[in-house]
Amino acid sequence: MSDSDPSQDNDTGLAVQEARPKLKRPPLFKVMLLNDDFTPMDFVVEILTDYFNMNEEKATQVMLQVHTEGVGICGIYARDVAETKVHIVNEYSREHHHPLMCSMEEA
Ligand code: TYC
Repeated sequence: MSDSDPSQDNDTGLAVQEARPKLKRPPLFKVMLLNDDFTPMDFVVEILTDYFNMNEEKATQVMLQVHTEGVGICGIYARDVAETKVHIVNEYSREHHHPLMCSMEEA
């Protein structure tokens, strides 16, 4: 029955447009490493291979970019994934007594 059809206005017979739900894509976040003077280069490469799925060559490139430019991107993720990676990397660095800093910002 047209009674239960929400696209029909029963009084006028006019078709009415249902409001479309406003769907916004969730924001993405860049996870970054910051340079410091103390963390060994090998340790940074290990972080990039173990937590950001890079091969040795790519990890070395990114590490050297951070070393020379001060900051580099490890990857781009949904908020919860980015938060977890930042947390795990910073914990792991502290456990190993390195001052390496991992942070995130909206992409
Ligand atoms: N600058 C460090 C060194 O000379 C290496 C380093 C690279 C540290 C990248 C942090 O995110 C970093 N040992």
